[in-house]
Amino acid sequence: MLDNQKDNDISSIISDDFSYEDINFFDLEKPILEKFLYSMLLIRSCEYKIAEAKKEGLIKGPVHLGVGQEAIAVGIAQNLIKTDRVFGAHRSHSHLLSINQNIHALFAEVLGKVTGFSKGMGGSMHLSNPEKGFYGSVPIVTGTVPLALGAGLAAKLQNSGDIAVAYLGDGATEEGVFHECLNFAKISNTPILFVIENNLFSSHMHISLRQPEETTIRFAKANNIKCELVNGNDVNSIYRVSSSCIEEMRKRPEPFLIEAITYRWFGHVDWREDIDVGVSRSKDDIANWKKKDPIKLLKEAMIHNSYWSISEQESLEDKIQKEITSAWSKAMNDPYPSKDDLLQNVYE
Ligand SMILES: Cc1ncc(C[n+]2csc(CCOP(=O)(O)OP(=O)(O)O)c2C)c(N)n1
Ligand SMILES: [Mg+2]
Repeated sequence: MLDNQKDNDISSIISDDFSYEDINFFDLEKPILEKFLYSMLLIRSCEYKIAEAKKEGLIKGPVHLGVGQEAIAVGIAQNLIKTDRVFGAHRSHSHLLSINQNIHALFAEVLGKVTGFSKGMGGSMHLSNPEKGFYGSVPIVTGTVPLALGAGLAAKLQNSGDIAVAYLGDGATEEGVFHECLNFAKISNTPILFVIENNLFSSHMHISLRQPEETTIRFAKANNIKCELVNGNDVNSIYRVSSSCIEEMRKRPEPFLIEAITYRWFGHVDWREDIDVGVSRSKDDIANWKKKDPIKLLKEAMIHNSYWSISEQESLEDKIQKEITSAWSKAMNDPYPSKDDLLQNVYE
């Protein structure tokens, strides 16, 4: 756990000049690093494809893109098993793709096709794939956190060793139910991992205009929940921190909170970088954060540390582009649900 002085100092976690030289490999070997890079690149390429299609008017519903934030879900997912119970929110493409790389099902979902993750009924903000451990995402901010808590408590009562994961944003910590969940998680020793993706914004509003500190980890401390503040743009660090806490949680059920500092490149919703809802943000900020791109950092660090060559990377990028093109054209050709399907998933 970090000491109090550093707790609200974002620059001590990810400084302005953070570079590939600061990436720690711990004892990670080439296959796992390749896996990280593949997953992050796949998620990003997928979201760029969705951005392009949204711009062209091919996607009807809103899309909340997490470009720039890929390292968090990828680092955490490496420690999860199929029977864990993961919950997302409105910006959850990465949360689902990090545990199931079926990009065709995501494309089909945002296009409203029957082959989508939620049979084309949900769109980008209602993703569901319980067979792989992804129990759902919804646009109601913080709405899934109490559901994750219930799923974690069930795992404890079933003595299964499984854990629940609740992904939420910095803005979601401003909802009262989050605090009730922290309290109950602690008092009931529920194995739930709260993952706060602190991208510094809630819609258009910077955290400094909304909270007394730029980090939110103090909420875990107030509830005696073990916690760690990490650089959300460093997949190796996220993997390492989550691996040790998840191992502990499986042995002895208890909650844990990870706050990952990151930044999203696009505006709150849809594909534009330079605008947000209402208030614009500085283009310099975006440029500075792009220098700390989690994918670029890992690529550069791997090359400089001779984990692999530029040509190996290029062939990985080619492979991903081919996967994107083929999954997209398959999804475009898939059918829409029929009218008879409309009430199939409605609870009465
Ligand atoms: C209960 C509720 N209040 C407000 C909204 C509108 N809203 C949608 S996303 C969002 C911002 C959430 O910010 P954060 O949790 O930091 O997630 P981020 O968008 O940064 O990923 C808001 C206020 C909502 N969907 N639900
Ligand atoms: Mg946010």
